[in-house]
Amino acid sequence: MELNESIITRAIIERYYAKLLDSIETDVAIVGGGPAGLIAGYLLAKAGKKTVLYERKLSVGGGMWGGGMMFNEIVVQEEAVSLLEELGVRCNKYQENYYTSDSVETVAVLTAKAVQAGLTIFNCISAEDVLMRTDKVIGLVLNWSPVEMAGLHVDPLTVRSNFVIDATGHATEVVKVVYKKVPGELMTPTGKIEGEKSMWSDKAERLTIENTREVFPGLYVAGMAANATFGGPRMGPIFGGMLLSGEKVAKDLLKRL
Ligand code: 48F
Repeated sequence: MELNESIITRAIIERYYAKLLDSIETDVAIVGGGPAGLIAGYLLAKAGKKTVLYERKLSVGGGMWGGGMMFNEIVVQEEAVSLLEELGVRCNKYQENYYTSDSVETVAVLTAKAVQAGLTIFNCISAEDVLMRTDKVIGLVLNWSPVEMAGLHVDPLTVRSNFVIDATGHATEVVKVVYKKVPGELMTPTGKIEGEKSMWSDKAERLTIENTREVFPGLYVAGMAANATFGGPRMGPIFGGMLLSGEKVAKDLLKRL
């Protein structure tokens, strides 16, 4: 049968818009498709919660692709290995408590499993703001990343969600926009964004998990954004804390949804 370009176009548009329409009201909206956001999305979707993840770039995976300084292997400590193995990512023991996995395999498997569990991922969409009702974050204000990159004057669209997760990594973008609206009112020790500290892998990995929590009603932080918000150090190319942080935020939200 001869292929018809009009049908190809129609199929893409109709299928995409069905996903978009289905994402206007959700249980959880995740900003950022790095390790923390992907694991959170996988576990929430697997538990049957309507979860959507928005990623600015064309590809999800965040900082995983480049391993350390573009050496595309990531290091994971013992406590997070079972999470990766449950998904089917192969982890190789390097020495006691240190495992490695191929970063390309890790991103690919994690993403595939998350989507197949029911997570909807929109790439090339950026969260530029939040939807707020005085004392609570209730959704996201979104725009196409190319619009953002070109600096075009195009108004955004808005989606509502019971909870939002800032999994934007070092940038902590969602917390920053909230902070601008309600300076001093974050649930941090000073009410402000505490800021990321210099590298200290061991301390950072432990704190990432502790710092994974609600930072303003309706808004959680996970992954590197958790340490940047609550003043923890950065950790470098070890990813167990990111994965366990994604797991923690999913578990916390499942208790509340
Ligand atoms: O940076 P990223 O991988 O965040 P993470 O899950 O993991 C951090 C580690 O990669 C590494 C580290 C641990 O060793 O320190 O840095 O905390 O992924 C964050 C993703 O969020 C996207 C960004 O493109 C990246 O893929 N992102 C950032 N801001 C926005 C966004 C935004 N406003 N809207 C949509 N996506």
